[in-house]
Amino acid sequence: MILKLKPETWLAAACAIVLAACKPAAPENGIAATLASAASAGTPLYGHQDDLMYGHAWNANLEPGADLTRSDVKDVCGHYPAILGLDMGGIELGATKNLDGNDFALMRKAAVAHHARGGIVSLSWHLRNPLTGGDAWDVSSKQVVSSVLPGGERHELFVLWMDRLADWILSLKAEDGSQVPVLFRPWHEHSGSWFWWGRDLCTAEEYNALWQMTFYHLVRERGIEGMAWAISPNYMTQDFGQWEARYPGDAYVDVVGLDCYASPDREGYIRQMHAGLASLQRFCEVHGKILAVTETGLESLPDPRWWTGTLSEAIRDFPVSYVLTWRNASDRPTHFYAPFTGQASAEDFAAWIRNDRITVL
Ligand code: BMA
Repeated sequence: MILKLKPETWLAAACAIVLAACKPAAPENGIAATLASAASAGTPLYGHQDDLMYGHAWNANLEPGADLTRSDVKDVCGHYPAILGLDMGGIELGATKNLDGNDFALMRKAAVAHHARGGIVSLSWHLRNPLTGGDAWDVSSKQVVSSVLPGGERHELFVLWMDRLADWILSLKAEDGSQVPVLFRPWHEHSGSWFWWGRDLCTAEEYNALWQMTFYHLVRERGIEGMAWAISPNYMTQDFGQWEARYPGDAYVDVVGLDCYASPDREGYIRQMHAGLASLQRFCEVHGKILAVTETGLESLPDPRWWTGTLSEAIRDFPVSYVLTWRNASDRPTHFYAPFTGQASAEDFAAWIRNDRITVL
């Protein structure tokens, strides 16, 4: 039987099929739903990079049989962060440790334990430069992104790299055998030009194609379930809005977050956060996305009141779903972004968590 439908009906049906095929994991996605409700309730989740892996003066990677219960954040406020940030840099090479010395097998244990506690695992990826062999910061060539796209000279290599990443994510199994969902935050800080996928290193079309290819490979080809996807432009004093051309499309993104670090110039930081978050908030409203502060922090926290006195003011007026501060390196005494026992801002951090209804575990 041939159905007699008006052309516009066919068109609508065809569009519905295409849209259904491209639908992001978002609506039924547990991570996106958790983040969206935290944003609307005004109870942002706190995240800390590498929290369970090491801290200011300890390193689980160096302790045989480490039970992964230690956390600088827990030491100062009694709770684990709600988001555990981990970085996959190095997985693409098949390495056993990531670029910061974390053992991938131990990271797997940390991710599974954090999920079991009710937390969210967020993955960034400071991967190597597939064309030059350098690191993520090797910006000596503008051909890297095009080289990994279909037809490019490094495409096959890059498929292998994505497969190695997929293998690790797929190995995250909860006790009941179910897949541990992850928030994936690739190709970050792309409004700057310090990574090989940055603004001056590729065209907007290439960037968007890179993101879409990554999405299709991990979600469609490899079938990773429960992923939420976050895009993180870094704040630029000028032309910040230009990052919007480098947005792969609503079908591929759940969270739109700001990467913006503090300096001792308190007012300057608050101004940048307000400008960046206001701009991203508008974008999120138009596109139906979830706002976040995907990376921030004041290195070595010299201001004892930074949390209640600065960060609080920087994010308070925005529907931020989470705020993540960067890592507490165990081997670099001044490279830390969360307090630890005895650190000058430790009490203020605990007060911020309490007073601002910040979600921790
Ligand atoms: C940077 C620094 C580096 C680290 C990288 C990836 O900001 O912390 O030391 O290698 O993040 O984690």
